[in-house]
Amino acid sequence: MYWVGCEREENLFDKSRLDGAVCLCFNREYISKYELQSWRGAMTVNGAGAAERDAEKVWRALDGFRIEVPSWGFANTGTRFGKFVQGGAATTIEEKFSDAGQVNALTGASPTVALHVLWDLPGGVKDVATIQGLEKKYGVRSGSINPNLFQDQEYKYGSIANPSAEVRGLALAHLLDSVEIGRALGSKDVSLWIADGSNYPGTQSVRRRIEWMVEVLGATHAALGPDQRMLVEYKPFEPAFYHTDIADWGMALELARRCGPKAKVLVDTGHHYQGTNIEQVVAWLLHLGALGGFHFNDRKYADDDLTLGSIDPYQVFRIFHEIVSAREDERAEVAFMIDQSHNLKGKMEAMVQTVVTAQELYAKAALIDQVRLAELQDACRLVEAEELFRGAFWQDVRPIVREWRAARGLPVDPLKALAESGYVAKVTEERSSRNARSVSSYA
Ligand code: RM4
Ligand code: MN
Ligand code: MN
Repeated sequence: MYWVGCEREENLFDKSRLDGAVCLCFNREYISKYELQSWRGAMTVNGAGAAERDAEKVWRALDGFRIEVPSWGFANTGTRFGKFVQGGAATTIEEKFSDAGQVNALTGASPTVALHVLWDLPGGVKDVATIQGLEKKYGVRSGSINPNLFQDQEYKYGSIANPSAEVRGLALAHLLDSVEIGRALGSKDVSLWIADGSNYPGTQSVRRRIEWMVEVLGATHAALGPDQRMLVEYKPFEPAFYHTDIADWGMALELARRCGPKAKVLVDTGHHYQGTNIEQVVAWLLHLGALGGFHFNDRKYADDDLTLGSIDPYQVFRIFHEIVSAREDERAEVAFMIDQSHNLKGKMEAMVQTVVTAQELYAKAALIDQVRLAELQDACRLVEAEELFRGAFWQDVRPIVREWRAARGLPVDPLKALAESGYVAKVTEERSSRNARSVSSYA
């Protein structure tokens, strides 16, 4: 196959004049003159057609790719030793919506913002009208609703697994409020991170706590509306350091199953032991129809909240491969969310960088020729299978992604566009005096 060189645009779409070259992967609406121009250079030798097949795959993948940003990723947060206050950090829910709206305007891929109930709707359901006003004003909608069951003094010994029926009742009330908020906002997911656990062997009954959790989570599930889901997140350590009540995907899955069909498992990439094969967990959850979504972040040691792909981009690629190769209906059930708060990097820059990285890694995964890969796997042609797989990872998709952005009316380089917009400088000016008053030490 070779590219015969088309001087006139209409020739590109006339197969008979192309002398056997395969180059007609796109329909006319899908490509603009601009892209044709730049692909031409890449398609003049043997292998012609591959470039536009790749471009088509990437465009399709990016058109369908959305990743939610967390409201808490725009605010000042820190480590357990303290926080470094950023002048431009969001100090109000309105500022969080403004920042999220900016990220979406630059990337076109993050139209929803995850909310943490006590941080963002301290008045509960009463705050829904305010949030709806902000959605309209800033052009981003509310995404997953995250209850806060980890910060109040009552929860010192746990929330839904607390030995006290009274405290479990408080936790349930907060969960039911969260369901109500989600319903009122028309958001699909109530996303539960249960921080419960214990610090010393013998101090709590793991088994009784399971029963308590089943009871509270079951009651929460029963309150979900027809379009709502409940996501169960797991984490093997922190803040509890001996046992965590929902420590891994097996426990999360069992709890979700005991609750009912609207409960699914949420995989936070930072919530595993070192060496866990996360993509295998993902494959299993997809297979079982139980994967509800992701919290993306990267890590080197623990739940580090580092920028997606900054430590191990190949792992993100491997996870995305499982998603891309899943059935359409399975993929539709998977919500992508970012769960990162940046202590040192600029919050806006880090968030834009994360969305862009996610798009690029997703695009790479979309390049894999699934049919060919299956053939090679079945024939146990190991090196060829591996080369096909990692070949997609090594391919530089950035030129195609840039073309996709241009065609969608988005800035070709979102990070550069952010810098040029002056947005960070402007909000820093507006917010720095409020941020200066923010507490940076726990003592
Ligand atoms: C936790 C966990 C949760 C998030 C909180 C703020 O580490 O990942 O998803 O709600 O942080
Ligand atoms: Mn998380
Ligand atoms: Mn986390």
